[in-house]
Amino acid sequence: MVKKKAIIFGVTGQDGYYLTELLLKKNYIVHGVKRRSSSVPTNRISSFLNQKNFIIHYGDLTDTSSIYNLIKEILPDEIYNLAAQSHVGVSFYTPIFTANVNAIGVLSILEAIRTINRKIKFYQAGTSEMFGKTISKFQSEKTVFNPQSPYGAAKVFAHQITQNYRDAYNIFASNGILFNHESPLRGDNFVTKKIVTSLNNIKKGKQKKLILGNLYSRRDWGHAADYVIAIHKILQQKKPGDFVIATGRELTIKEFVNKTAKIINLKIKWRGKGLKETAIDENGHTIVMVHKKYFRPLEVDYLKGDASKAKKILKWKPKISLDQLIKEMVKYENR
Ligand code: NAP
Ligand code: G4F
Repeated sequence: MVKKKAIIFGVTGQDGYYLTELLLKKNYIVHGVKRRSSSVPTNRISSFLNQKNFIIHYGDLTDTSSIYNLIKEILPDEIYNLAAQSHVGVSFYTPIFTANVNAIGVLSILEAIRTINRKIKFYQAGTSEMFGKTISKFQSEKTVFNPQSPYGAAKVFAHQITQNYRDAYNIFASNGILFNHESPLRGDNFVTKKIVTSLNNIKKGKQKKLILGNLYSRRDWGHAADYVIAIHKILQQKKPGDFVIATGRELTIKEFVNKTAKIINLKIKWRGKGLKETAIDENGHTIVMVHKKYFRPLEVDYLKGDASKAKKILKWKPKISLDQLIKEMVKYENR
């Protein structure tokens, strides 16, 4: 049987690792795209580098010619675009770069598909950040977008241009609208990874304090390994479409701290309010503090997804609980 060929833009990231693992198990030939870096960008995916069905290429979403040339050379069956400047906070410091990668980069891929071969299937990594400030108790595919960051605004463009190319050129182009998903391979400066790493270090006496920003935003957290299963299913449907992928549960950052502390057996008590809010350990040492430098100019207060369309059409639901996820992240820290 002829093997399917997939291109993954953003292969060196968290989801890139889990999606590559899944597609290789499904017997795909995976072409991963990495960008040039002064340090080693392939740390997460080093175990795939010597596999015969995994081929790595240089490319960059801000370089339209590199995208066009790769697609023309590889002629894949499927393209998964996971590449992005994915940090919401950082997008306020690098808004133009963020828009070039997260919005125009997506258009460059779609244009290449339009001109090279309209039968190539395309997945765009959309996000719950597109909902932004919302009054909906659950956000679904029908909820209005109201992004609150350069990151969210660029992703809305990407989402809508993907729909436009689907409708105008009959391209199988689909959007995932994924809520927060984490794993041991999560980037160090996202809040879950920061909390798990820091509390684990504090427990072992290697670090004194965990310093956070807003403790009261609420997020719907799942596991990346579960979410890439949905991503793959989205491209295996008869028709293209848009799908919310979420757990339907939400917690504040403070509740995530409490859960993690409990799992690593660290007893904490909260005191104070606002920027003076702290958590102390059983010896009375302050181990969690709040600092204004981690607050964003705009915040998304509340995200909770309704993934019933995915459940019905993709037959997908998350399998890994939040407790299991945190335990796995802690175990990875102590490997
Ligand atoms: P991640 O770990 O930050 O990975 C992002 C990937 O994009 C990395 O491989 C990165 O390469 C690559 N990249 C960045 N700029 C690029 C450029 N100019 N050209 C080519 N590649 C570039 O993010 P993730 O958590 O795996 O998320 C994957 C995708 O899903 C992203 O688009 C993100 O916005 C979206 N998303 C994530 C979540 C979540 O909770 N994780 C939720 C919704 C949507 P380097 O390794 O060189 O930096
Ligand atoms: O972990 P975060 O940086 O993730 P955020 O902003 O929700 O974005 C992630 O999920 C999106 C899906 O909804 C993705 F599209 C996006 O690519 C990314 O993967 O922050 C979560 C919350 C925010 O409210 C933030 O203000 O945690 C709050 N927070 C509090 N202290 C902090 C910190 N965030 C970070 N990164 N670092 C802190 O010290």
